[in-house]
Amino acid sequence: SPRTPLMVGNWKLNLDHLQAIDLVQKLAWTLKDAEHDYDLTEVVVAPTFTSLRSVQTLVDGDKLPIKYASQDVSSHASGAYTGEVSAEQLAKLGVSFAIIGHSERREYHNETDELVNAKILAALGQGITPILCVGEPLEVRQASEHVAYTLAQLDGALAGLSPEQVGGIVVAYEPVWAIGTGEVATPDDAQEMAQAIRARVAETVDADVAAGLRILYGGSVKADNVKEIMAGADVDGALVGGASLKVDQFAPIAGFR
Ligand code: G2H
Repeated sequence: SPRTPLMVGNWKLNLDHLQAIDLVQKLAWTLKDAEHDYDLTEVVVAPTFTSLRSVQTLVDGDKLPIKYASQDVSSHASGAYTGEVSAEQLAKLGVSFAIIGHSERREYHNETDELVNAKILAALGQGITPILCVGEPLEVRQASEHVAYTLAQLDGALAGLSPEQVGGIVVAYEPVWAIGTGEVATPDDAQEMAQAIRARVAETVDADVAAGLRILYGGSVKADNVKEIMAGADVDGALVGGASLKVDQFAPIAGFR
């Protein structure tokens, strides 16, 4: 595949900045011992906003090849938006990726496709790669509407983007019923949706952009199931929650070839 695999640890609301430094350090050491080639598999961690500055200092100081992401970004550039963090502020901290539209934000913070679209544009405008999350809840899956539902989210998120802009994003398919539940989509489920996402981008955006688009799977990925998930021809990596908090889980996932 022409696409470099990408493993992203989404720490969610866990770890303070000291624990964040500790985990990044341990991860870097473990991957170094394993002679991990970061050019072959890109490794990204997504701490809370309060840890990003500490992670930056560590990564820069020790010249670590690990990249870091924010878990969200404001759609606004600046102004009277209490509690928000802008893409420009994140870019200045060396943040290279931003998770956008995670199902937890859609559910608990009422994020719409329109807002997700605006956040993608804000991130791209500052050279930050959006990791756009899409995926269906259980009742949609049970009604066999999961492909249409997920592709509608994709269309909404990508509305108005140029092919070049779409070429600058990563898509993560996260079926909501598989998040933090221990319930993993089958490798066929993951592949089916990754393929559908790629086909949709080929159809609505551009064939070359679609061929280069990195599509991740997320939802209860662990060291012992990453291999079967990654077997899907259109699955280019994983967005890992719970298992990314433990080095003995995330290092093998990051190091998976
Ligand atoms: C899905 C995933 C990471 P977990 O949300 O984004 O979390 O691996 O804990 O299911």
